[in-house]
Amino acid sequence: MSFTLPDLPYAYDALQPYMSKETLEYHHDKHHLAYVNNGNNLLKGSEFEGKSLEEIVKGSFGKNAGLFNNAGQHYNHIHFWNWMKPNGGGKIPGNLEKKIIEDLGSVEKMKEDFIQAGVTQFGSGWNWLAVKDGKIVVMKSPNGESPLVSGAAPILGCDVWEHSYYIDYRNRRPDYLKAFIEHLVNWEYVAEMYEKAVK
Ligand code: MN3
Repeated sequence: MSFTLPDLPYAYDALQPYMSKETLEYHHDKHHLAYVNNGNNLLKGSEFEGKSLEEIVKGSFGKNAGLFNNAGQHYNHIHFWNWMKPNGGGKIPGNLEKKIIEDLGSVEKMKEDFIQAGVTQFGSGWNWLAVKDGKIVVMKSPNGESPLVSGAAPILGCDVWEHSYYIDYRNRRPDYLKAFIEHLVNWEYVAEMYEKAVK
């Protein structure tokens, strides 16, 4: 199977004012496309041809850095577009909310810890909510890595590479993370991934 760039699940201007059309045009049409094209070139003739994307991400980690970086970013971005929606944030579906409170203390604490993980990820990377050993945990990772490579299942991730916020927020990464969690997150999609992770 080769990688293909999925369409955004909403219009380019649908996330304004929290994420601009210009950011999505660059981020989706140029950055994500580059991961797809580079990933396909590196996949060709490798031992990973014909594997699923998750298998490629897990299998190439620590073994084939070029392929891993592009496949990892492809995986992360496919979900990133779906982790956002117009008029996002707001109510968290009941099952997931209950589990967040159980494992992380409260919804407010989860948001604080999630933002803090993104703020303290030095350089490029991602911050996460993931399911590990049956519990929801907050994580962060560098570059194209994700909880997939540390034995956890990602259920929410935020891209803290500068290309995802510099046009709209300049150097204010904390403001971007706050806007993401309060106004952009598609909690229904997070809940879907949570239910799959605990099945
Ligand atoms: Mn990105």
